[in-house]
Amino acid sequence: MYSFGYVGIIGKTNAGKSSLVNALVGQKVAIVTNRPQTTRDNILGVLNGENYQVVLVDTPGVHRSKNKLDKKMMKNVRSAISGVDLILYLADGTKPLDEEEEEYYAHLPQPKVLVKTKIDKKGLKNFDADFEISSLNGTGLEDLKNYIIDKMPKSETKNFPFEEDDYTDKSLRFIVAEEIRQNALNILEDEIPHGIAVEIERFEEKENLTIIEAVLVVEEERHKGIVIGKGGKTLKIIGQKAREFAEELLGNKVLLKIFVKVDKDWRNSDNSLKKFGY
Ligand SMILES: Nc1nc2c(ncn2[C@@H]2O[C@H](COP(=O)(O)OP(=O)(O)OP(=O)(O)O)[C@@H](O)[C@H]2O)c(=O)[nH]1
Ligand SMILES: [Mg+2]
Repeated sequence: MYSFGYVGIIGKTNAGKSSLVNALVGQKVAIVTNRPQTTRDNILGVLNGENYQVVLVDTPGVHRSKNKLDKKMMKNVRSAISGVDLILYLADGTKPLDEEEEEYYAHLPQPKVLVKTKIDKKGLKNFDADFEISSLNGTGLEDLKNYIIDKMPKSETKNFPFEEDDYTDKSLRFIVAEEIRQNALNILEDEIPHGIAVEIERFEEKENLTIIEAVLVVEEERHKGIVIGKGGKTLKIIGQKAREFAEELLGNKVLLKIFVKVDKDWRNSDNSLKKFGY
């Protein structure tokens, strides 16, 4: 018998959704930061085994919408809830499970399980969960993985939509753009991160060199200077880390150029959202 199905990974921002997807898949599918609302898109991580293929749907953190980008993000969450064979609701083990969250969980359709995350950390809160995990040190992941596979729809024939060595639905372009965004989020002050987007304008794979040109979009003129930094220092750090990542991913030398542009209120512009792939 073969198992195939979809699993929606839902939860508040920072609950550890993307970290879990990466840990289960064993590859960096989605970027991870300690900033809220890091994930914007639904990102598929594919778990491959001899008799199973499980598609994990990483989603943006559940939050109230303030602009068109937020609305799109919440639409992504709803689609991940409705079209899947199992829902994992992730709750940060270091935070109390409040009433609002319990109510949200109660309203999610079945089948679903509550997963307590980050149990390697100190100061864990006391609440009941079906699974307790740490994506950092791997605690509980094997049990969770076996449970997931067991719950997936079964069939007599092997009919998997992804190739065995595919681990995501996203393009190399997208993955590199996200890596740049992650490094920018990690290095920048609190006021800027939400307003950042990255667009890849050129992605040319030659025999010994891949040329990548990216645009890092900010919302305010004054943010531009901050992103670039004194003498270009900040942008250099962002670019260097992203280049090293891209070189490893592509197995090729990479020339990465990042330009910084201002696009005021892009989070409310349908055109810009489309351009940045949201
Ligand atoms: N110690 C520890 N930290 C974790 C663990 N899982 C995630 N984190 C940290 O928690 C923060 C948020 O992790 P993410 O995986 O980006 O969380 P997310 O739910 O995808 O967040 P959004 O995309 O913003 O909704 C990061 O700083 C992670 O390093 C864990 O098992 N242990
Ligand atoms: Mg995430």
